[in-house]
Amino acid sequence: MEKELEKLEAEAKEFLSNLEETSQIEDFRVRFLGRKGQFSTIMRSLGSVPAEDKPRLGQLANTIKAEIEQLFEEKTKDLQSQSAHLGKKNLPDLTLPGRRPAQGTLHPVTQVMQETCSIFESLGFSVAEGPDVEVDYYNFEALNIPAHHPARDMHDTFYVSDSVLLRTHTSPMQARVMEAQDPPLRVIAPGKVYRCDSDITHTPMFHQVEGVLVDKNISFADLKGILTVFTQKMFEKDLPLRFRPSFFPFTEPSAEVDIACVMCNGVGCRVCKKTGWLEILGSGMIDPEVFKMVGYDPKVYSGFAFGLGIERIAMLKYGIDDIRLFYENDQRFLSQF
Ligand code: 2NM
Repeated sequence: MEKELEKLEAEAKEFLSNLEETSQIEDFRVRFLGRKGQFSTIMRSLGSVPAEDKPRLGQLANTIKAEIEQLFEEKTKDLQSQSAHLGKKNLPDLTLPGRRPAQGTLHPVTQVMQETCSIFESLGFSVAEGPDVEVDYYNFEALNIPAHHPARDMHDTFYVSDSVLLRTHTSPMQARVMEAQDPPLRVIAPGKVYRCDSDITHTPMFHQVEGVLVDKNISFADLKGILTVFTQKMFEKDLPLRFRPSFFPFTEPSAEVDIACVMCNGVGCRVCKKTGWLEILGSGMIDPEVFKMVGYDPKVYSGFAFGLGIERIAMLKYGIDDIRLFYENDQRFLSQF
């Protein structure tokens, strides 16, 4: 009996140390610890040993059984945590839905830029693009802004050298086109412009579209007509416009154009500073001095020009109150457009 118990103990330990898969756990339990297992069989045979040996053998059997049960429990835990770990590592959950890659969209500035260009193209304008790095002559001189002119201060220019700079507007392209081409012409110049300025309404780089139209007998009425069609198409309604006298070195007379506030419909609110109007672009009749500079005869030809900031139009169109949102690349902002 004693020998049998020792043999059983050794056998059980050997079996446990070879246990490698969770599926073998139940085999072990049935074979050693179950109701018909080997321990139960030995316990039953205790009935036929001599009475004086019973307490000692009974105690020995119980001790061994308790020890094996404890080893079995530990092994079971080991194997289960090991297999949970392996499951995580090696077996993907095939029932999970797939992850869709985020769909990209055009940047709101790009969208408004494209829309602006296509409105003017529908009105007969062609598109001219030129260099971001310009020479002083086209950025200032040809546009009637000579050296030491006070208007140069307004432009907060980034200089590359004494005579080379980052363009502060896209008008230099207009001067280049007029110099190369005789009237009649209708051209817009879209692109990036640079000014050393940064706050909630200014970034050091922003986007402009400037346009010129030159022909015989062009009047301020033509300017009003084109810009009225543009704003109404851009803001998708019959917005009232206001032309307010202003000054630009390259136009005379000059006007800033306001639209009725898109937030309050002209009633007066925080966005329009209680005026009911929002400034959206600058414009005017091209100054005879500019015509002389590009070789046009101001007695034969007249024309108008305008310039608008794309970010400003996008902010008004979509109700965005901080220009810097356009340049932070935050998906939560960009995915709304
Ligand atoms: C503006 C306002 C008024 C303008 C003038 C010219 C050019 F080349 F014809 F002289 N291009 N753009 C112009 C006129 C730009 O921006 C606020």
